[in-house]
Amino acid sequence: MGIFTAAAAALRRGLSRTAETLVGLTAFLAGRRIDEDLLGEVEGRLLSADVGVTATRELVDALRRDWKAGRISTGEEVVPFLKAELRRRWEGVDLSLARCERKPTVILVVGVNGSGKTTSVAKIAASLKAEGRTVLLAAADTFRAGAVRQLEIWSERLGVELVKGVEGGDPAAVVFDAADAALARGVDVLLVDTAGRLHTQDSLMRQLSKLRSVLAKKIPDAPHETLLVLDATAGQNAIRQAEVFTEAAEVTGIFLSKLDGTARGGVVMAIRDQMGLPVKLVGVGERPEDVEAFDPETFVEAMFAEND
Ligand SMILES: Nc1nc2c(ncn2[C@@H]2O[C@H](COP(=O)(O)OP(=O)(O)O)[C@@H](O)[C@H]2O)c(=O)[nH]1
Ligand SMILES: [Mg+2]
Repeated sequence: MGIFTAAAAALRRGLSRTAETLVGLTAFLAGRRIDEDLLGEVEGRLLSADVGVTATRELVDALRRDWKAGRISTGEEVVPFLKAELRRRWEGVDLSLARCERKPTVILVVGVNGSGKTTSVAKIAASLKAEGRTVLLAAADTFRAGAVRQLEIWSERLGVELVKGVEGGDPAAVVFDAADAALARGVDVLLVDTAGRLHTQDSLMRQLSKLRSVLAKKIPDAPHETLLVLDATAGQNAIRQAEVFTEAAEVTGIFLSKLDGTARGGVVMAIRDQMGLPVKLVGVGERPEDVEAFDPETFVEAMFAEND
């Protein structure tokens, strides 16, 4: 798959609270026959895990159909059925990050304030570096006080180079310089951190499209990946953010942050269904190593896993 390897343990840790909602389901289902009451309970649990109204309805309808057709009848069959249905939803979806075949590969990171952009940039940089790739960071959030310094601290800690401008300066100028530097130094990946809030939504979106066009002028087809960082704890609010950003920036994938802090991991499903956007990476903590490639198989297992 992508340029990261999935580690089941960390994802399970991240999803442990979602799993609590659905683990209870396994116990509830044991020894029961399927009936409308049981389907209602399944529906409630899926909804509280934030799987989303649409996906939940489809899953429960599929269950009911197979039950009425006599294909399933016992509670024990329900979880395997749900897992198979959930996995099926990712068939044919490309979850890989833009491969680093061209030099430099440009990854633009966008999202609202506090969603975890800067931390996620650090995580991606750390993973790439661990794979032996060279990375350059562009501190294009010149809007928020302290934002440049925050990324600079990461760059020092991770031993990754940074291009910055002045606080309050033009982020397009930072990106312009960073693209030049990335080309001159021949780095593998240029990672661009951006502002999450400007005076108006309009000016934020205008700025993002300006950054995109500066990048595209310097580097063919850049940005090669535009990751929208969504805070998993925001639940359905995350969906609304995704709608706003996909209108302005050509988002190619989601970095779902803070999955460690929520019982709402099911939102991965809702994003997939409602936005048609794949979650490519998940954040499961505040450290640079707390990142995982999103793997549907692991995710679905983790949703229902017993906690140890
Ligand atoms: N628990 C947890 N905290 C996170 C994660 N990602 C980011 N954070 C925290 O969320 C806060 C905002 O992150 P930051 O990267 O500054 O967000 P930005 O404003 O979008 O750049 C910080 O306190 C981060 O440490 C994550 O995956 N898990
Ligand atoms: Mg930031």
